[in-house]
Amino acid sequence: MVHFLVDMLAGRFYKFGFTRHFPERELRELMNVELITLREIRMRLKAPFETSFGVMQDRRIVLLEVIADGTTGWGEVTTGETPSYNSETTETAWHIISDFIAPLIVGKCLAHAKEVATLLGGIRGHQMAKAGVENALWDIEAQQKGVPLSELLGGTRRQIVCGVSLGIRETPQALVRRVEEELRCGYQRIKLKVKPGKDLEYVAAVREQFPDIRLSVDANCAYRLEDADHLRKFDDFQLLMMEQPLEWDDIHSHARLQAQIRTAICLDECINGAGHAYAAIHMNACKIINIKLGRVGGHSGASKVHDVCWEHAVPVWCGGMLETGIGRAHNIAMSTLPGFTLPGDVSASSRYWDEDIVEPPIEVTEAGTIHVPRTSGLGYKVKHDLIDRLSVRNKHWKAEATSAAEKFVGKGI
Ligand code: OSB
Ligand code: MG
Repeated sequence: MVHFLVDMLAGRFYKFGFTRHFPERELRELMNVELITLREIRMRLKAPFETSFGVMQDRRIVLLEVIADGTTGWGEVTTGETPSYNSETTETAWHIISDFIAPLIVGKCLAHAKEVATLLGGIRGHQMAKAGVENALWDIEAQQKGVPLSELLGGTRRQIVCGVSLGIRETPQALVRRVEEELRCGYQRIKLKVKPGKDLEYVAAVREQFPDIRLSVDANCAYRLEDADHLRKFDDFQLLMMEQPLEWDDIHSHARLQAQIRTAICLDECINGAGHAYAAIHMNACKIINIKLGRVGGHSGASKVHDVCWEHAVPVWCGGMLETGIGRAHNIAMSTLPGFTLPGDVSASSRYWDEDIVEPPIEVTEAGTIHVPRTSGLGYKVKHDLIDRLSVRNKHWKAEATSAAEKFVGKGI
């Protein structure tokens, strides 16, 4: 009886006579989206994180829990609390998912998680909101196929290489001490956040102390093209890259700057999809691209950006948005694709959180790597009870009890 009910709820009506119209194999492989739960949780970072656009500490994070055919998948929305990194916020994501995305996805039968991107094609922008939903479906698809998410994405690495991103500090000395601690943990690349007035002196102090480490800077759009003479001074420090020095939507100015400095420019904020990557590469606006799942709309968008970069021999790495373990687990899976040849900003849970919402927490080896999980789906267990305790609001969308076969026909997938 219980199984019967589970099957009913899971929409597996094909077992009761629909198989003559719809090949069983095809139907079984569809993801029948039964329930979407949207939650906002509050989590406090262990320490404030300062970038050129402001300080982050009290995080408001939106999580997606999607159930299809009895399988649960998780996604994280990587927005900031304010529209300072990009135009999205926790609140805009809540609005767009509640009023547009969830109603469109619930009750649909999907053959592949990437179809979410097609279904959401009529919604302009809001990449991070879209990514939260799409990525939960990727987790489900991987579990249903019994493979690790990394494998479903086409990833090949068994370990990924890790770097850290260090927020702006009070003094160069304080920064140097912090770098030393991170190097002791094994991290393979150090990225320093910089802004006008807190830049060359800080980089010089770190470089003097550690002449051989892989070092980069991230300006989060804090400079203008007129600062080119100033930015050229970074060429003295043998940096791996300078990330997003100029405005968030200005690829062309980066091309003009790249022609005037030796340090490789890496674009972050400017790249919201494969078209931007293609334009930036062809304009010589950068030599490296940072891929963030949220910024490019989820795993399908990330794969496309990756592929454009791969075809043009442009190295990529995985950026971070101070994620919980759910977002980190997605980042780890994505980082196994072949083009991710540089250390990413995917680091240990314990650098940010007293207690992460997945177990085991994400851990980094002494060699500065993360072992990619070999179990199906995300490969980490989500702590449901903890999430419930951290939640400040939630919303549910439940599929109407129509048969899978009807949806299969009706939606023309
Ligand atoms: O530009 O990479 C960025 C955090 C918030 C907003 C933007 C950025 C960052 C980081 C953090 O650098 C990286 C991490 O999650 O460890
Ligand atoms: Mg950045």
